[in-house]
Amino acid sequence: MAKENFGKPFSHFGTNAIHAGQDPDQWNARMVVPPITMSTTYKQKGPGETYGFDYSRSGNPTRNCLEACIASLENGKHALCMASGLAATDLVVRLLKAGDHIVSMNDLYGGTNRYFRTMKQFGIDITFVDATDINKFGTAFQDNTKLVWIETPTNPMLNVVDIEAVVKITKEKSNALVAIDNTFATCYFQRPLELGADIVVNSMTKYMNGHSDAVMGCVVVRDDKVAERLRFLQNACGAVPSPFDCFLVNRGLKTMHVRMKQHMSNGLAVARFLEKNPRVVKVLHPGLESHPQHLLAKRQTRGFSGMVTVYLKGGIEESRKFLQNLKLFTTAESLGGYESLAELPAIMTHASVPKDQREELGIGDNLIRLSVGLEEEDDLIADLDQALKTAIQ
Ligand code: P1T
Repeated sequence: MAKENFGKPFSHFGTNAIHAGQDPDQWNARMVVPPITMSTTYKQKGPGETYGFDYSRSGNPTRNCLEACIASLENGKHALCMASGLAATDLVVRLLKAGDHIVSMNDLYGGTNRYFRTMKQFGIDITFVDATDINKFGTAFQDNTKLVWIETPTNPMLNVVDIEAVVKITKEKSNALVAIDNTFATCYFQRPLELGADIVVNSMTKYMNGHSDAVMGCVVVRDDKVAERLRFLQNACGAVPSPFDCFLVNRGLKTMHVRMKQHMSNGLAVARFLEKNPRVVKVLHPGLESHPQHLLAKRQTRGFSGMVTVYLKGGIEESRKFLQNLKLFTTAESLGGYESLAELPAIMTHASVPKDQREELGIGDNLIRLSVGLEEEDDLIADLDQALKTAIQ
């Protein structure tokens, strides 16, 4: 029987979000809120003899607070912040060398797909596979497979991949590292490291910051050796976030547990409303009983964020009209903020995915992705209802 985790967050999450890495005793002035340390450089006692910091690309007090907090929330040991989610993805890929092979998925955030398709020019081979079919996934391994990259739930199709099964088959077939993009589920609902994954990546631009005012990513690991290599690359490649952005994301994390509960509740309410609407063909949401991996989602996660994907009745004209008529949902890329957003992946977030691949995945002109925010549920549903009625006769 599937474990019923819905609505039961990981213990201590909210306490760690507020306190991990934030101890006022680390500052001479005992500041309760970590300061924004803008200094790029630090006085040394003598040449090469530091007081803990030497240069802000290599380490910065504000970033340190944030990294400690994130490591605790993902139940990892080391977290590394990067200037975007894709910079975090790039950091992980830099663990590889020419001649290595990646197993990844055909169903990925468009920007990740676009980046992975450039791998060949660096001499890295990559196979895109349907990871929801674990047998098919197993056939993608080669002798030189060094990294498995999984997104779950996927963007925008909200397919769910069995992380434990992926880890098991990867360890049987290779010594590859398993990396999970946890952006959609978030560590509030899903902890890939506890399920055996080696690396977790998040676009913190989304739910972790939660306020749509900072672009940032993180990589979280437990293994000291992998962390040491990543720390070297973080400094050597240098795409680190600014102290001000670290302050913002660190602040955003303080309310993450409160926000995620409301995102889940609003997201499910919107999904249920749309599912019984005659102007809708189909709703994709792992919390709906109709979702093909609903039981897996119940076993693997403790709930859902506010992402809902929906097929409207009609085509591009109806989709455009629907988006134009929404009043509370803003037509915009991105997700995970307090404000509700709507977008058309085929033209927006996933336009860079080759057309045949998009069609194979079902990313068509009538597919709309909603990031359900924290507004009042009744208002959100009324907005969707009026836009559907205007757009689709
Ligand atoms: O935008 P950035 O912080 O670089 O994060 C990239 C990224 C990585 N992984 C997932 C699952 C993502 O959704 C994203 C970014 N996604 C959007 C901007 C979007 O609208 O889907």
